Amino acid sequence: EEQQSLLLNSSSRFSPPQGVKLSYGTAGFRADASLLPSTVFRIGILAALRSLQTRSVIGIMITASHNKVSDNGVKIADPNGGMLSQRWEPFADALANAPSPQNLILLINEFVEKEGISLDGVGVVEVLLGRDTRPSGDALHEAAKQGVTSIVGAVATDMGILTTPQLHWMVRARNMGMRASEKDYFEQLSSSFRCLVDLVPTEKIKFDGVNDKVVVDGANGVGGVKLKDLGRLLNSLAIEVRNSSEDGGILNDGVGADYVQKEKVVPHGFGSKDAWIRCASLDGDADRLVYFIVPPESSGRIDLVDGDKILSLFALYIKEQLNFLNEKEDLNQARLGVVQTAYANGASTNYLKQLGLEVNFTPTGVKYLHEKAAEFDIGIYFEANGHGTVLFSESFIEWLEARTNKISSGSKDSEGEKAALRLLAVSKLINQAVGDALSGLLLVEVILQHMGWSIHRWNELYHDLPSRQLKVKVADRTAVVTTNAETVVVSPPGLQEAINEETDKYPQGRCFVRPSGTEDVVRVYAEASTQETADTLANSVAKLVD
Ligand code: NG1
Ligand code: ZN
Repeated sequence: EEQQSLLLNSSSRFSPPQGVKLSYGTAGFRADASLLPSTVFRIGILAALRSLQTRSVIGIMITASHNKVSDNGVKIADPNGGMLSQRWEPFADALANAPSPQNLILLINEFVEKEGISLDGVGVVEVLLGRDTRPSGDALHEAAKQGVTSIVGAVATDMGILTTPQLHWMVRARNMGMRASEKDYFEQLSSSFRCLVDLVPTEKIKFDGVNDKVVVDGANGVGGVKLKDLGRLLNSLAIEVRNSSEDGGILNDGVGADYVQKEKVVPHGFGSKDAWIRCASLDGDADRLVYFIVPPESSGRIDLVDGDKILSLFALYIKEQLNFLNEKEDLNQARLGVVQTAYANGASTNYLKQLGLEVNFTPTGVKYLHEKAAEFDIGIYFEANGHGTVLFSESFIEWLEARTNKISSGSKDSEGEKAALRLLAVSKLINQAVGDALSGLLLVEVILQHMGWSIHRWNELYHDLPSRQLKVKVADRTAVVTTNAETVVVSPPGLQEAINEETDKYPQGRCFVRPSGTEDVVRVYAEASTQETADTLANSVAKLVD
């Protein structure tokens, strides 16, 4: 009774926008911020129910990542810090689109019964709330809080302004019984980074031009601020942050990882003065990371070092450590797997296969890559756009812990032992919940030190095939249905045949189309042996879709 009237009261304060249908896509709900209060309120309710059902802490992140500053969005972090269970997504859709408070309450009651959630036996019901620097964040935070607290006994904890990966990390840490403040996050990243720096082979230390600073574009968002805080805890790495939210620039406007990766030009604040320097770019909520080089007299063009190349660098380093362990220790061949999407540059896939690695493909969307990577002892996944991380299986972590525990009582210098220490430190540095630009940047930096490599040497691992991405606005993007990790169109009929016919005209041509999971568009991707032909291929296939 109390519960029903509480819900009715609070939901009548948030009416849904007229004539808008929202859907929980690959990154939760995203829209113009003015459309979102009722959706975020309802997601607050859903998160509290999820917390009740799983008897765990749940997270809500309010962000629209790389999208424009007037947009916002909301997504849920599940108990392990990952994305909301896909089984609950249809319920999220139904809640968001319920036309009236009465309708909403009906849906909730139905769902609660179906899922066997008891609303009166209150256990742990806590939802951590995070938001990025968008001006609409405060009001949407309030809406989320009201949603959470419409479930009797549920607590909403304000974690403040955070990067998306920080919020996911905190949810995961809380559910593992660990301390989970921002200070704890910075502490874990900086201490595991120091540990890895201490394990850099002595002959590689202070190799010319390797230990110089990295200059980071913060997308005028939250990532820059947090990176400055983190940087203060590191003494073996100099980080210069530009385009931080307090610098006054507009979020994601001519800055940030999405802009840099798609346009392949320098972000605002960068130019010829940065020629040859190691530069990096974060996206608006700091879950994506790309590096880039400004060639001298480039007139704005950059050499992009994208997510695929970060993946390749990580794979190389981790494989080296595993080789030490497999040779010198009685480890039963730990399984290393890498996961990419169809957007991965074909040259990166060839490179990874040449390393002897198992390369897997999934549809676009972190939830799919993450799920696949979790099948391995060590699974590395990256999207070309710079979102990715490295996952370690529980049993492999246990093996590493047992192996490294033995070390303190004995000698400490065999290659196998160092490799075990390194891998354990990587598992603590790199965010196990979701891709994290901050931890990813630290891992890149320490691997470059380890290899004694400049960014140029790294960039030379392989040469990207020229590519082009386009988006086509269509009446109904759901009319395009794909299969085979989104590389083949099954509907509308005939479209795939037409794409094949076009693609066959170009040497090293590769092309696919798919509906976006975050925007109302169909995306076209093309690769070919020259930039000109990649552009032509993309344009002619875009016409087929139109
Ligand atoms: P969509 O809109 O489905 O292409 C984009 C990115 C994804 C992922 C999500 C979530 C591309 C081509 N797509 O998805 O990789 O990052 O946003 O942010 O970059
Ligand atoms: Zn993002």
